Amino acid sequence: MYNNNILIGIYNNNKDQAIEYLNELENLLLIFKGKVYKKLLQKRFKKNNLTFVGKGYLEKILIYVKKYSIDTVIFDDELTLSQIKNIEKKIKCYISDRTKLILDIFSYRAKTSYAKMQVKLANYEYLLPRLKHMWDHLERQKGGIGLRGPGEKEIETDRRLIRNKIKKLKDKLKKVNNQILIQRKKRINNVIISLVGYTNVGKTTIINKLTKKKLLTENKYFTTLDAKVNKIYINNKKILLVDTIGFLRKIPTKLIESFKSSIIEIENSNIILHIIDISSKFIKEKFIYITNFLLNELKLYNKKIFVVFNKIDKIKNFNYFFIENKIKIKILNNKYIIYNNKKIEFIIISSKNKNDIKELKNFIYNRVYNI
Ligand SMILES: Nc1nc2c(ncn2[C@@H]2O[C@H](COP(=O)(O)OP(=O)(O)OP(=O)(O)O)[C@@H](O)[C@H]2O)c(=O)[nH]1
Ligand SMILES: [Mg+2]
Repeated sequence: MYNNNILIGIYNNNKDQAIEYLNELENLLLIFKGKVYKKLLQKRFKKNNLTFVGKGYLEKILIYVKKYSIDTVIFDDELTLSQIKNIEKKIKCYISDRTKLILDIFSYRAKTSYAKMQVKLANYEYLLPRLKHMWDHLERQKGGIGLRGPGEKEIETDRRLIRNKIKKLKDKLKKVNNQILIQRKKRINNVIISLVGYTNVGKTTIINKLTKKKLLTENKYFTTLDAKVNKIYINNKKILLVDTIGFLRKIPTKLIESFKSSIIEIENSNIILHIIDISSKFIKEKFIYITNFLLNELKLYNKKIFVVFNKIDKIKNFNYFFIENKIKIKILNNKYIIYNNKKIEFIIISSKNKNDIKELKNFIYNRVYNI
């Protein structure tokens, strides 16, 4: 699966946005070295409850799948159980969606036993409500050779088994989490700064440059999965920098533990640096998504949040109007952006530029000590 894919999305009036979402899925598939044979977008007012896209459109997908040996069709939104069922009836290949793809990526990438446990748990939680359907699917595959699928009783036994597994995993994770909490308590007297942002904006690169470490950075999504704490000294004062997982729109952050562990670190920090890739497309939507996530979902109104515009080396002839136009926000005194009546101080850097990194260090030091 994920070798030869078709990506499916729908849009109402914002086609560019829908294309960008499919591009994101394509970027995610780089992790599996998966090819995208075709990206298909259907214009429709809302999702079809039964088949996500329209029935006729499904026929169109089917033709591609047959003709070009497609092994996976990925839908850009989370499919309901009945949608998966109906689509699978028609299209005989692996049917995935944004959530499932991300779960599969995490399963593939999880290296530490902690990460593996988290992924297992997320997979079981995803599986539980879909169990009956999984059985039906198996039965259909075996079809005609006289095997009968399980009855409600057997399915209930399976459900119980999975619920037990979920409980055991949660207990184990709780123990590990308690240890993490103890470590976190030890850090209570330190200044903690979290670098937060969309995936691939350069969070880890900035931390590497600030700390002279060599954490893995790549031009791929989800390079960093677990939050990591790094020490730096600025003017002999110790500051802890937390590298967090990159966020992505339209994913259930609650389902995946890796997000939760990053969220705990973010909530636990004194200052948040919201890193933005100034050269990326749809910078406005990404800025709004992360800002709303921090303020509305995590309710971190009382935290000091600063914005770091990164990758300025990629922009020719930069001036402040560029930011004002692209994000549609006002800039005040070349120092603050104004968003929802909130003044957010910003700094513009390229993590490839030594002087910019020095400037960022000073910026951090001065904001920590209110200079
Ligand atoms: N041109 C340019 N590229 C940069 C800059 N900073 C980072 N990059 C590149 O951007 C890509 C992503 O960098 P990472 O540091 O892995 O990004 P991240 O935000 O940690 O990404 P995830 O961990 O996947 O969320 C890498 O290829 C970096 O080399 C910059 O200032 N300028
Ligand atoms: Mg990273």
